[in-house]
Amino acid sequence: AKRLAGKTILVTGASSGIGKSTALEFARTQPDDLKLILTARREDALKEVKSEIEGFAKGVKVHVVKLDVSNVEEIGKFVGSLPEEFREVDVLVNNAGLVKGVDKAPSIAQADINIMFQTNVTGLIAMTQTILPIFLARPDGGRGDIINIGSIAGREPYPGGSIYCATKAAVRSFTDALRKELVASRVRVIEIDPGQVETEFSVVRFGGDREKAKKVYEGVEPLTGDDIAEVVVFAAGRRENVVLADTLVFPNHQAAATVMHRKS
Ligand code: NDP
Ligand code: 8X3
Repeated sequence: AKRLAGKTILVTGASSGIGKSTALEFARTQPDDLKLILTARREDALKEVKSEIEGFAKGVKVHVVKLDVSNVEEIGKFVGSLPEEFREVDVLVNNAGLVKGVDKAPSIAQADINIMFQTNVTGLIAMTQTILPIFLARPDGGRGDIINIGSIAGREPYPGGSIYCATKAAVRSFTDALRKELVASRVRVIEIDPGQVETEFSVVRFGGDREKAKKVYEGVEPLTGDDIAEVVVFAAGRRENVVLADTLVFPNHQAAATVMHRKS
């Protein structure tokens, strides 16, 4: 746990779900000496996460930034706008992401296709490219962690999820190639692929319809954001020579994207 002391950790999509849990878990693990940069579109929600952390982790400094990862101009200004003491980012958790709908081709709305790719893929790539120069300026060819949140959906495409699955497959390809590109550095490129996690994910998928979202988790016991947060923090806390390159995490009832045991 001490390995994370003094680190600066940037989490995208920290206003909800896995990202929020990840921010809290880092603070719990290292309450005396940590800097957290929390980003998302909903600034009010980020401020609530900040106060929650400051309530129990007195030594953690939290900086909140309203940042839409699908907006490349905003990403371009992001690093320059960070206060000096938060600029030496050590860990980037690329978590921001979303799914829209369950439509099948040829009925998938172009707007939904665009927002999924711009958030999950080009947003994640742009965040990575904006932070990597900070890592690469360090000795031994560079140092720092990139932790990408993929999904079982990126390994196993399912009907009604073609675009979302394609975005997560793209994350997987990008992540794999990046690890190879950076093999001569000390930068660690890590992918964590959750199965079913109950967060706002399905609420977003169904355009805010909480009843529909609830049905997804009926008769099953999904993972929680905290379960994935523990894996993220574990990965970041390993000895520097240890890279948790690729991790698939299921709840016990799940064995593939569409193989799930439901209690009736
Ligand atoms: P949530 O909807 O609870 O959280 C998603 C987070 O992403 C929010 O904080 C949201 O913040 C942020 N976000 C969405 N769009 C943008 C954007 N354009 N710019 C910045 N932030 C954005 O869902 P999860 O916690 O479940 O999702 C987190 C990640 O986990 C995603 O990448 C998702 O694909 C992945 N995942 C989820 C699984 C699940 O079953 N829940 C399983 C496998 C992977 P805001 O709205 O404030 O911008
Ligand atoms: C979320 C998991 O299988 O519901 O990434 O798309 S799934």
